[in-house]
Amino acid sequence: MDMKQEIDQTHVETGDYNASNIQALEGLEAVRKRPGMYIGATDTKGLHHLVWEVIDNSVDEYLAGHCSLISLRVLPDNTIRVVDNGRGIPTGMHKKLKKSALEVVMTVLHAGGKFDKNTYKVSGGLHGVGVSCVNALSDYLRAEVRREGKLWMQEYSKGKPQGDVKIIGDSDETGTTIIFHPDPEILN
Ligand code: 0RA
Repeated sequence: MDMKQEIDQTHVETGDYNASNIQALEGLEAVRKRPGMYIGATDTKGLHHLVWEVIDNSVDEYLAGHCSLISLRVLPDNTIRVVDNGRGIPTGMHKKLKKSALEVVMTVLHAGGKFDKNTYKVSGGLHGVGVSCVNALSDYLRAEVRREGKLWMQEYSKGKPQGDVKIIGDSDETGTTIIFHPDPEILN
């Protein structure tokens, strides 16, 4: 199946699409087609790259002075959970893309990097390919954001949202939790 057909198939499945949506899907499909180009390897080293990619975002939040705690836990079956108590990935509407900023960060290639440069990056540290690559290469990913008194979440499979960003509770705290399971079709 060539790329054009694949995109059309996606349209049939989701029924809602526009130019920005197509761009996002193309981006993440590219990551799944050539994972080595984005994370260097698909073995244990590649898995470690994914873990660092997620932690890097929390470290950036720490370097910006907004985070005092980062935890990494390896759960059964190499499911990875990274928790920080930073400000939380913004969840408000992204004006141009007309969807939650959280969804944009998670599903648009390099969107995270743009946020870094414009709003919160202080370090001159290593810069990765972004959490959207981790999302693309995970058969399951769950993002939770504690922010503005609420707990928000969205789940994905292979980079595709499984529903809208939802409020699932209240929270007095702020922070971001990313739980992901590397896709065994790609990572081995
Ligand atoms: C952009 C803006 C703001 C927070 C973040 C990014 C952010 C991203 C990640 C990824 C993992 N943990 C994170 N923590 C924060 C906040 C902008 C604001 O509140 O004014």
